[in-house]
Amino acid sequence: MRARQGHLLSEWRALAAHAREMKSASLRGLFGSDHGRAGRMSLEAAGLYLDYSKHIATDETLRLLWALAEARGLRSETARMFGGEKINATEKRPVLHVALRERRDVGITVDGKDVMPGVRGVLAKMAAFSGAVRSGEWKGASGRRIRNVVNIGIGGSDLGPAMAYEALKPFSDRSLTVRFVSNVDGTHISEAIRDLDPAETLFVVASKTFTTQETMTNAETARDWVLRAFADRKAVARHFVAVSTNAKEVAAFGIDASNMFEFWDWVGGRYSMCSAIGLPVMIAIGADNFGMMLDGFHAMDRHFAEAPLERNMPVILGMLGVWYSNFLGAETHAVLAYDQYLARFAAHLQQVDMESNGKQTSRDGRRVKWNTGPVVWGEPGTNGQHAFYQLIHQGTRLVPADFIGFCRSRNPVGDHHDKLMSNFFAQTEALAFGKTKEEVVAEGVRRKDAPHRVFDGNRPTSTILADELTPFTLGALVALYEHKVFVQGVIWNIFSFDQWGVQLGKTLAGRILKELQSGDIVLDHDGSTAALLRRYLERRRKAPG
Ligand code: G6Q
Repeated sequence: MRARQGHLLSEWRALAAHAREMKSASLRGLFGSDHGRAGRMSLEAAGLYLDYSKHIATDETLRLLWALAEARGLRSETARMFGGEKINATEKRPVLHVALRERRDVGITVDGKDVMPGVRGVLAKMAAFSGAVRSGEWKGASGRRIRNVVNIGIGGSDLGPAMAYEALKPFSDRSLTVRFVSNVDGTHISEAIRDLDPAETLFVVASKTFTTQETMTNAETARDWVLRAFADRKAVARHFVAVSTNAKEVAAFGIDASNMFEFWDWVGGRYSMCSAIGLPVMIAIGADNFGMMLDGFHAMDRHFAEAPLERNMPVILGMLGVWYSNFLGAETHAVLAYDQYLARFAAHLQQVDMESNGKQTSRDGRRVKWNTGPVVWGEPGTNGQHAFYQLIHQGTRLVPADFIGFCRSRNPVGDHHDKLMSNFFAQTEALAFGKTKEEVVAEGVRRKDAPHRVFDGNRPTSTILADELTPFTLGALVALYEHKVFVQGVIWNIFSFDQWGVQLGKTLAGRILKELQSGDIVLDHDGSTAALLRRYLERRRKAPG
């Protein structure tokens, strides 16, 4: 982390020195000597309660982290994002997902134009359309009502809405079947439509660019399927709507301009679930619930924009992540949600975080000399406990983890929820405080077997506890992580809102596809790739078995 003169920022150096002192700190010791710790290191915002006391951090650690955040200009960078400045510098665009959930009657100006009337207009159009689908007023080409909605999109045009649909299933109209197709593997679309009736199926083709290979291939296959049933191109207008920024390509596909839901280039794909990209979610849960999800996002946006750094949830999580990644050697970050409805939450966060902060070039174009975004991963609890938690408890790596849980279940059957939550609390306690050799021996284990059963503890966790998983809570939770990622991008001095690696992927395969289609390997491939291509071309023609 360098200041302008090329020297490490003094705040960075102070943290490095402090990290050396903290090597001997233990959570047992920190809690033992400070009974006010849990009360002090916790806060509530937008319906979420965060306990961050089980971190290898003292008041001094936090003071140094806030000083680094100040030195990196976090407050002014945040104001620049909310103000619509072009902080996505490599693409020369503002970053305004916060405008999509701005619930107050205020304007936000981009290039001299207020974007809010457009945002409200699209939300109103989405509400009218989803209402018509839900009520049966919107009919398919043969006059039957729509019973199935299939979203076709990938990356940011899939993961957010797919995650939110899963999360908010209890709020959805269960008479509608809602599916998400993303993979260009023909298996995905085939399995998604095999038991559906085209006369009752609506496809939402979601693509910011409307040129993404996977999405367009799946959309064309879906269109063929509908046209096989109707043999009339006019049917496309009743069975397809588009969510895009590219009106020209949408029209070329055959989708009526009035069935296109617009969004804007200042909405990044992975930050787009509050835009028209959320249409399948709104169809499933209705406009009112969708509005409550936006309220939750907005509540966390306001908290992030207004709370002081030391009482600011995204800042706290973001700066603790910096502490572990850059000063204590952590390489990964686990997100462990104790709620089956959040089964896709880690997958969505993975994109939000890793596509945003998986960067090696600093804002001034030089190679960074510090670690940037961690590997983000996770599965819902308690499943992970029977799989990978072993490594978190007793492995050689430091894996900071977020535990997300709820006081009330949407499915209060028997004592399931107390059992779920007893695991939730027990895990963070065990990770923090471990079990000493003496404790193991006192349980009757032979001294020579004891080392295998010792748990060092000192495994840091954040606990996020909310009352219930509702549209509002989900919005607040997603916004919390979006802003955490923003905080870290500012500290690491990288551009969080471009994704050149994704763009590379979009062009690479095209060259090889031509060879596979012609059966001729004409490009100058390395030996390994050429041999693999030859084998594929030769064997794909053979009948199985
Ligand atoms: C997200 C990325 C990427 C994008 C997909 C789909 O931030 O840009 O994941 O969302 O590649 O792109 P389209 O929406 O343009 O099809």
